[in-house]
Order: sequence, then structure tokens, then C-alpha cells
Amino acid sequence: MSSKQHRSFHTETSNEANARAVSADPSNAKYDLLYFQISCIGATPRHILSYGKANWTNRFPKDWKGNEEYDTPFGVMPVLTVRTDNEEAVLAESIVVDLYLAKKFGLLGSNEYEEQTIKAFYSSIHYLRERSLRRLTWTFEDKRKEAFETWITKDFPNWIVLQEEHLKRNGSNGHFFGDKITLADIHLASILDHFAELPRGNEIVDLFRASPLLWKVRENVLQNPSIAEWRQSDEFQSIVQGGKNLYSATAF
Ligand SMILES: N[C@@H](CCC(=O)N[C@@H](CS)C(=O)NCC(=O)O)C(=O)O
Repeated sequence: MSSKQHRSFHTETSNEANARAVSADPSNAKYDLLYFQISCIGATPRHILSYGKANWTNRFPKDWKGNEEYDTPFGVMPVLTVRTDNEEAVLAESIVVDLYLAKKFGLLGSNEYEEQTIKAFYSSIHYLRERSLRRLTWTFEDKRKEAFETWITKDFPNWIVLQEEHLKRNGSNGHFFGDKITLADIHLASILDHFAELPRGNEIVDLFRASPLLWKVRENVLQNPSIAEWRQSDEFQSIVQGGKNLYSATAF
């Protein structure tokens, strides 16, 4: 067994100092997002940080296995470091990072019911991606084609039809809940970036494109000027290419 230990949540700085860092007003904080140079889990926090016009940087691991992985609590990314002038704190796990940033940048609605409902949509979107990672993308090599057929004919269409009911009842306005961009809308646009990087991913994205209600959500997110600016950057393009390169290993 390795003697190396993963990063602890008990740090050299006090719990109170860590709390001050994560509670800092976003205008006084710098955000550092550690994640692979692919979209997948990184897409949502990157979109939120862009949306919020945050002072933020991407950090791509350079020496992950056996080294940088130990600077994370669970040996996985994303990991978000929040820095103020005097303090810094680290947050781990995608759901935690997404919800934390969404709260900081006003993407969880304007009352408790809106917040919990936006989180419900977020969770439904999240698990579509997470289950597809396990059962479609990284399934057994000899099962990939069969898995793809099942997902493209059943799992994705069923999910789309169900979400369309909710989108209609929200007024077909291109938002999952309410009348402005929320974490749920950003998460949908983000998982579509992930699917687009997969082999035959265009066929998956086309299913969503064929749903005007869902596609309108994506369009609303992409039309946000700060998000549009991020997506036009060379770094964004390098991430998309990174995803395509990685997932080409799962071609069938
Ligand atoms: N439960 C974690 C899972 C994160 C995860 O699996 N991240 C992958 C990349 S998508 C990772 O960092 N893998 C590195 C490794 O397994 O060595 C979360 O949701 O943040």
C-alpha cells in the first residue's frame, strides 16, 4: 500500500479561516479549477465562472497519477481552490463545486422552493451524464455498440420526453424553472458539450437538437455574453479537442 495520503479536509489553517475564504464575496475571490483538459465534469463550473465574470483560471493536471492525485481528498477532480488576499480553501466533488458556485453567482432562484426545484432538475441532468459515463461510454468494450443503440433509442429519448413536459409547463421559455438562466440550464448545456465529444456524439446531440424545448435552453445559455466569450476562447477549444482525443479510445 502506498504511504502517500490524500489531502485532508483538516488543513494547516483553521476551520474559521477556511470558512472565511469560501464565504468571500466573489468580487474579492480568485477561483482555481483543477480538472482534466476535457469538458465532462469541468464544463458546468467553467460555465458558471464565466457567467459570473469571476476571476478564475483552469488548472490542468501535469503529473496526475501517483503525484497530483494526492493533493485531492478522493483522488479525483474537479477540485476548486478559492483564494482571497489572505486565505484560501479547497472544495472537492463536482456536486459540491457546482452548487457552491451556483449559489455564489445567483443561479439557484430567488426563494427556497425555486432553489430546491432547480436542484432537482440539476440532479436529473447530472445523473443522466453520470449513468451514461458508466453504462455507455466506459462500458465493456464489446458492449459499446449495443449500449449506444439502447441509449440512443431508449434512455435519451425517454429522458427528453419527460423533461419536455416540465419545460412546457414552465411556459416553453427555454428555462427549466422560472424565467432566467439557472444552474439547471447551465448543466444541460454543459452535458451536451460532454456528449458532443464522444464517438458518434453528434447523434446524441441531434436528439436534443430535435427537441425545440430543450435546444432553446442550450441556446439561452450560449447566448449569455460572458459564456459566449468563454466559448470563443482558444482555451475552450483546446478543452473540446482534449475531450475528443480522450474519448476516441471508446470508439466502437
Ligand atoms: N465523485 C466525483 C467523481 C469525479 C471523477 O471521477 N473524476 C474523474 C475525471 S471525470 C477523475 O478525476 N479521475 C482521475 C482518476 O481516476 O485518476 C465527482 O463527482 O467529483
